[in-house]
Amino acid sequence: MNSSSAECKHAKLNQWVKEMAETCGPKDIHWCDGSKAEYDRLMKEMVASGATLPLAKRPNCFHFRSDPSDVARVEDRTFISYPEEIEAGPTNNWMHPDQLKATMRDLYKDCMKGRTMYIIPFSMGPIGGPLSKIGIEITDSPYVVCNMHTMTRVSTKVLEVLGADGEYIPCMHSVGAPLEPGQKDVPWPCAPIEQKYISHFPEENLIWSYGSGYGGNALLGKKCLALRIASAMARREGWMAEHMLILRLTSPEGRQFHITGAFPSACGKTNLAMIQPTIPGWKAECIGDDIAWLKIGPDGRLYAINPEAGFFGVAPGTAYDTNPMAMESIKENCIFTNCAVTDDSDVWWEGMGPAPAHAIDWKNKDWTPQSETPAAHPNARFTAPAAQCPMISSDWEKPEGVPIDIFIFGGRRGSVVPLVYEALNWDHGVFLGSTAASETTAANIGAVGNLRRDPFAMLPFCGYNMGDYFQHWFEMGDRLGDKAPKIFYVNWFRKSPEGKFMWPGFGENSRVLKWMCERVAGKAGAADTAIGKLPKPEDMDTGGLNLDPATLKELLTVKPADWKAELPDMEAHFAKFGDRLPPRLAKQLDELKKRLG
Ligand code: OXD
Ligand code: MN
Repeated sequence: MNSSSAECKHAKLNQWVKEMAETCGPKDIHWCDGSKAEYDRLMKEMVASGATLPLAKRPNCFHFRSDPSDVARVEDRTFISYPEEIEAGPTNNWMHPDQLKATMRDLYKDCMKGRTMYIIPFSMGPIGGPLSKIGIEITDSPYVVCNMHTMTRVSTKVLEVLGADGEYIPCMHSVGAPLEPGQKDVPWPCAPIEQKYISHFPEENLIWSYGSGYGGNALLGKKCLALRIASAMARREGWMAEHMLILRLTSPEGRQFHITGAFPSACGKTNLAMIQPTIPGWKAECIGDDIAWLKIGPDGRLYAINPEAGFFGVAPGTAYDTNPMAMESIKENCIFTNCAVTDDSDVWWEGMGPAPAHAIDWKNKDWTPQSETPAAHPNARFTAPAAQCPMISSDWEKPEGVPIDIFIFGGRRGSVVPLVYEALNWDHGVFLGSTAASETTAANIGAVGNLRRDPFAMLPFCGYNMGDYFQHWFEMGDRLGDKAPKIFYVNWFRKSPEGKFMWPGFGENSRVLKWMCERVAGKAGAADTAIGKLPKPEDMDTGGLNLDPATLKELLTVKPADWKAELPDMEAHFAKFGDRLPPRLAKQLDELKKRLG
């Protein structure tokens, strides 16, 4: 053991590490300190072993290729485990804790043979902050350690804050690939899909992950802790853990508006979090791009922090014209996964700019623009320190967070859903969040392009019965009263009958955000419709926008017949929750039906 273990005075933590080491049988144990020296040493070792490639074009950047079977979150292998199935609810995979633990204990037995066991003390949120939580991840993956350095706050200070008996969330991880003596390691060790388990025991605040080295399955501070376990803690403790970006917009008059937005994976959250407004005088600052923890402050308003310290962004489609701030954030000190590597030792992906004449694709094969398969995997990722984003807010690490004015929900819908509308009130806003739907993307293993209801973009991330989660939203609204943020729904992805996007999106989305801010300020108009309040074309700032007025009108039109056609699917969606569906939601659906006539 190295020196830091001697610094750990926490008997329960030391005992847990000892037990896991006995079970997993690693060749040695390393307590991480989060230092640059540690990061550099691990990267050096991974370069030497062939697990990663340094990129000559980007200082201190490394490219990893995953096993082709281990490229995304595995929702089918993700479990929310309570003694009673009803507590996991209809949207989660469930297994009894005894059965799941027995199965996983067998898998963990000697699973770290030939590998180092790393102990990662990390904080989600600024270390010691009032909304922050401490996690300890045990892993046998140095790739995970380096990513955790960027995505969370890894430090020996975490152990100091923990002291002898502080509360922490144990996060157990193994790639599930023991090495026999003399066996040569592969660049990306992992277990076959049927042996992968991403398990959560919310009643114990406990995470057990096995078999995958990939992002959301393995960097346990992110989806597992900051969303699934945290959502269950938040319900018990009266706060919220949400799959939301956090953005600050400042008007030309200097008024600040704080916006959070929940969108399903790979629907443009990172782009919106780093928006460059096209309307003069409006300034945007990024606070977070994926997760928000929200708590009611002493003044009765809702305050949000970004619990993460980095961006784990989808690379394909990221370019100087779509997200210049992300491009500026990934120039150095980044980890890339499943991109293509060019002959001059840079990364490339579809949508980044002109294709290189030749590259090595994410599967380590020669690639040219004539190739039939993409050079980068559609879920290729960059891991970048948030502090490197040129538009990161000076308040992004404020321990008490920023006061939220606006919640946005949305998804990817080619039809039916207009560009933007405002909820009639909090209950109606909860209804909008609970019925949010989107066409599926490559962020999960499975079919792409099918419509699925993804309530609050939390479908894969809610750590308890989602019917109770809806109820928690109502209760938060009741507590917030007239200090509750306003709720909006957006759809940037509407398509024309010819299949072209009707709205230009990206920086032009600032026009929609400006309308929302002006609604909060009581300055902009709106028209009542059956689905909510929509801007009339003249309510939106369209100065300098190159968009045919008929297209704008179409984007802001509600067709009752289209919405009536949605009702059976909404009813079926709600029916799944049985008696855990809050009556207030059933009432909202009835009222929508009545309004549609
Ligand atoms: C993510 C996701 O990685 O939502 O953020 O899949
Ligand atoms: Mn996400």
